[in-house]
Amino acid sequence: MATERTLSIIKPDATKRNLTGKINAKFEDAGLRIVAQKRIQLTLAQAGQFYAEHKERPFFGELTEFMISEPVVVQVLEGEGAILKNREVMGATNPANADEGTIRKEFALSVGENSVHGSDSPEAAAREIAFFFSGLELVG
Ligand code: IDP
Repeated sequence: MATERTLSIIKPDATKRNLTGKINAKFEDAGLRIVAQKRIQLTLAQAGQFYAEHKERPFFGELTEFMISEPVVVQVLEGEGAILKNREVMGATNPANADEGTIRKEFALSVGENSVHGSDSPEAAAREIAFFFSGLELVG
């Protein structure tokens, strides 16, 4: 399997509860390397642009307001099959359906406040990494 990069976000419910280190340990234990990382405060416009594919969903307003409620940690994770591996480490969107040992099972509060975002395809990973990081911030 090829080495990939994927975009991860540690969401406001997790940054607020000071869980960044515990979540990063889950990534590293799974063999994912954090190759770029920064803590930022999103604007409502940026959150809306990032989640544009969900614009028509009933939870769009709730989601974007949540994403600006506290700073987030955006990061690039690298590893063999990193996109799928990260989705496995994250667990199901709704923590009630997430497997034991996953980030969402352990830390998520609800289907909305679910602690982490992870790209779901190579196309999304490329788009989402470029949304947050410049080439200069990505060390090869
Ligand atoms: P994913 O984050 O597991 O890829 P998506 O279906 O792409 O899940 O949804 C994006 C995000 O939107 C979720 O992670 C969650 O924060 C939020 N979300 C999804 N479904 C609901 C819902 O039914 N109510 C509130 N928020 C939701």
